Amino acid sequence: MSDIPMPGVELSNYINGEWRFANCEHWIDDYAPATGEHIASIPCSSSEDIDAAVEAALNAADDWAALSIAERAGWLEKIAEELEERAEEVAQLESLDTGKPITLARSVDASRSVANFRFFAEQGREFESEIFEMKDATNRVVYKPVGVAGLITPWNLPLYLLSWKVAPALLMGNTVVAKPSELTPMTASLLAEVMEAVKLPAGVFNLVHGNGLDAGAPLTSHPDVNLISFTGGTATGREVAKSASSGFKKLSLELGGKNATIVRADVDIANMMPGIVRASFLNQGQVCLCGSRILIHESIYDSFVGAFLEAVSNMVVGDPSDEETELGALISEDHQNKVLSYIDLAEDEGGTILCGGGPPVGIPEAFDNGYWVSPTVIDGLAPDSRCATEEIFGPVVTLHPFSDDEEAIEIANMTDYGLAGSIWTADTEAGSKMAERIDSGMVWVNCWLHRDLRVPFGGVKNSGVGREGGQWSLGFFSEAINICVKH
Ligand code: TXE
Repeated sequence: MSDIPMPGVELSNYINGEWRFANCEHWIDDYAPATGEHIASIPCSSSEDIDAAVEAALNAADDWAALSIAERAGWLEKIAEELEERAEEVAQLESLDTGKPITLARSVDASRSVANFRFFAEQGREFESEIFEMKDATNRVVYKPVGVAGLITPWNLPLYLLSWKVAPALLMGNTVVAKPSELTPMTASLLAEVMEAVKLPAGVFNLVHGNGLDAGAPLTSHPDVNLISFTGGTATGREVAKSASSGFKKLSLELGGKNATIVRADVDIANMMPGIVRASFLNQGQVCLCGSRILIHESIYDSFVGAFLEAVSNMVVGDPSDEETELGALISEDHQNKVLSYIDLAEDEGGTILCGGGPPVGIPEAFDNGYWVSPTVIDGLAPDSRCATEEIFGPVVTLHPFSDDEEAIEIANMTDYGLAGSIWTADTEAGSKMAERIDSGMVWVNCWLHRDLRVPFGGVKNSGVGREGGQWSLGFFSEAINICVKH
């Protein structure tokens, strides 16, 4: 943090339809992870800025709630169209701000952000509330807005995750105060520009930049914020839950994961390998759903590991703006150090580093000051070791043999997390049965991150509370009220 605005872009808050300087003495520096260059400064906003944003959201709430759901769906469609016009800009900013490859930023971040608005617009147009008839009465369920929604998002998929919350929140008639990650503020500001361009009524969408303690915490504890949707680390989620619980706010927490990739003996290794590698390393392993523990049937262990290492060594790591690049940089120096410290720990815990283990060799000089870790594969760790059970959230995968399905399930369930998992097998029925016994919110069989936006998304155990996605989002971002009329 510095005391004076640094060169580069200076981002403002967007409150009540206006760009406002924050009530802050400090600025937070935003760095490009690939090069370590300073690219922007954001205000270190305070509770006063949060108060102003919540007040604007409250003032706008009645008029927004008075619109029909079809009218609000129309607004989402407009936002989707405007965002789509700027999709390439979204991809460029996201790649710069996160260090991820441009191809990934285009195919995942930019396109999903547009798709989120479009999907929820469609959900709004199709929305029908339930009627329950009794012999002598009719029950009608009415979905009312919850009020002001506080949305707090992380740095790994910045606009993708923010739009995943903003779209259903607005659709169901809430007004919004968004607090994006201080590490990746760029596309949240772009979204505010989109809201301005489509002339969304003032106060319906508000954006406050800043860090977790100075801006995030006052948002979660604000008495006029009725709902919190948070995606981020488990430790932060615990603080958010504590802060939100005293006001009985509606709460959804999407937290970390330590997901197992289970490779059964009957797997077609060559065919499935691209999917397994993608599950391991997408976004440099910085996706809460990534399969960071690969459990392999002992009968195919050696052949699988050989093929896996070959595939990993062929991955192109380097310049995020190069269309050939498959893996970019990690989000920050702190995070790079965290990931490297886990690799050191793995050696202390008796693991063998089969590949990677440090910054990649041979990337251009321009990236010397960036935050790089090459894809790392570790063998020989006990399945209950710290490296195999704690979330590393980087390009690091541990390998573990198992002797039968029972043992695979036991290892898969050996962590405090329960977000996702995948099973790779020629026997889809056996895979599907096995999936039911994995303690996690989502399990894919012979695929990974194959998303249908209608399905429930969320974790069990330390991976979170609540579900979002399709009707689950509509339910979370509204209050279902029953009106019973006696005939
Ligand atoms: O996230 P934080 P961090 C995991 C991953 C990573 C770890 C920490 O393991 O190494 O979390 O990452 C805001 N009240 N995931 O520290 O702190 C913060 O400003 C309210 C998994 O970067 O959880 C940001 O906007 N808000 C994850 C958001 O919370 C607070 C994705 C997330 O930041 C706050 C990211 C507070 N007290 C990291 N403190 C996933 N589930 O995908 C911070 N924030």
